Amino acid sequence: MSLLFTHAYYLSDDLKEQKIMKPYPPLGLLYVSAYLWSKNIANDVFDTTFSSLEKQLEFIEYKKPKVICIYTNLMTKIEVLKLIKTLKTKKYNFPKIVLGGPDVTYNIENYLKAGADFLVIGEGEETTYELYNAIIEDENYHNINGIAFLENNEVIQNKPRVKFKELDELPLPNREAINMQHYLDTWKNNHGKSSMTISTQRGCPYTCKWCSTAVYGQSYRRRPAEQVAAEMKMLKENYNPDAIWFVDDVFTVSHKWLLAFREEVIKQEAIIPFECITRAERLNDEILALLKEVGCFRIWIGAESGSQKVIDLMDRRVDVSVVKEAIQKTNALGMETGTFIMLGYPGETEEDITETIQYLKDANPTLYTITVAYPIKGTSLYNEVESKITNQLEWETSTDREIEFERTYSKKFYKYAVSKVVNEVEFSRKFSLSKYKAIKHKVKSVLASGLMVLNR
Ligand code: B12
Ligand code: SF4
Repeated sequence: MSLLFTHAYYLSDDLKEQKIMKPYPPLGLLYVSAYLWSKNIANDVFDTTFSSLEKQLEFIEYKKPKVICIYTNLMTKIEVLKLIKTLKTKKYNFPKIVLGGPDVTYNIENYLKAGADFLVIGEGEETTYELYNAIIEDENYHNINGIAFLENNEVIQNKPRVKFKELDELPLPNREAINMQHYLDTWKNNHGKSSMTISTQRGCPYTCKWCSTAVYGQSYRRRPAEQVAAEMKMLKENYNPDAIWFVDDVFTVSHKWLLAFREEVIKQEAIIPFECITRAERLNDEILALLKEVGCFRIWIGAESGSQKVIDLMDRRVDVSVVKEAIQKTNALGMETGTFIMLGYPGETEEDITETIQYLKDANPTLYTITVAYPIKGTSLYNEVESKITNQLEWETSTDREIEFERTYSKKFYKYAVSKVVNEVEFSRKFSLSKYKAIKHKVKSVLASGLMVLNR
């Protein structure tokens, strides 16, 4: 076949993920592959997650596809760039390299000058189809919306692609092209239950300043509930996963849709226990009861900070007390809760971090993750801190996660701040169960506080 879809995420190189062991396949790539098959364009998918660069290159050398389409995000960028350089050689017959995914939109010139022939910006299905045809037929690229390329070393960016209005036109992701069982087994062996992903919506209408909306913009489109339930039924019959993660940005954004979803999953006998992400103000008693009824076992409710001041700086447009109450109510209903915390946002002070600790203690989510804020290219946060960037990094060998900018405190301060938050919260959680275990956390927290002072 002259068309190959691949990516550059290798689990064997990711020591952090090897401890977590919750891999999911690259759904976007599988959507684009399926769309091309629906237009009678045969294509291969080489999934690198459980494979290696060597095996990937062997496969490519053997198949010699004319066009290689590679999924790119900010973490896989460095590997993608190395891969491009290797592939643009005689050994692989100089294939045309097409990159797509969230990281290309705001790094156009860099990716093109690093060797990509074309970038697919935004939604990939129609654009990749038209581009592939043009490459194979050696036609003009200037009329293909949603792509960028170099011409006489100048960047040409065509008009943006109009987004799909109706998502029901899209074929289901081409999961058959990859070894789904490997993912399911990895989950089962490490966590006792397997999990798969489903996408029911595209885009998010909110405005959080640090969040990348590079693919779908500020849009909101939803697949018909009937079709989502049918996909769940199909997954049940073909893969029998123990759980589903809805990768949607805000699963409960439309209550009308959720009512239809409940009706359909019950009617089609398609219920699979699931987890989802949402915003607190899109939950109420009725919606929580509905989610529980249709199998939701865990809700991730974005918090980011326990300080209203910081939430407002982020333009998250939510009240901290509403978030706390939503987590408490979800806990009370017997569903697990998860929340995301971000430290080091511009403007955050030590007092705000103290408020976040108190907030986590009061809200008491089952799980929480802490990230030190970093600016993703193309976000409002990036634009705000661009002039305050303190480290000059080589774009090809670094990721946005490594960007340092002037913050209230030093880089080391935040390392200890993370430790303080975790240990304070764990102290409070363990105190009633085992004072001995709790004290260990208090000691670590006091130590972290001291180191925060020293590294202000
Ligand atoms: C699920 C998810 C994860 C999961 C699972 C990833 C997986 N394998 O599926 C986990 C938790 C592992 C994860 C981790 C991370 N993620 Co994540 N994740 C998502 C999320 C919520 C959904 C992805 C998805 O399936 N979308 C649905 C599909 C259909 O959309 P899509 O992938 O964009 O695909 C479309 C287009 O991009 C394009 N396309 C996609 N692939 C290709 C390939 C080619 C060749 C072409 C032409 C087109 C094309 O066409 C597709 C269909 O139209 C997105 C947010 C979002 N709403 O998309 C963030 C998102 C992709 N993640 C993001 C980030 C930052 C991360 C992390 C770096 C976080 C961190 N700090 O560690 C890590 C990176 C991990 C890694 N090493 O790759 C950012 C990416 C920003 C960027 N510029 O790269 C996003 C956009 C979140 C955000 N709003 O900021 N993530
Ligand atoms: S953080 Fe969540 S709610 Fe905010 S813009 Fe991103 S996806 Fe939307």
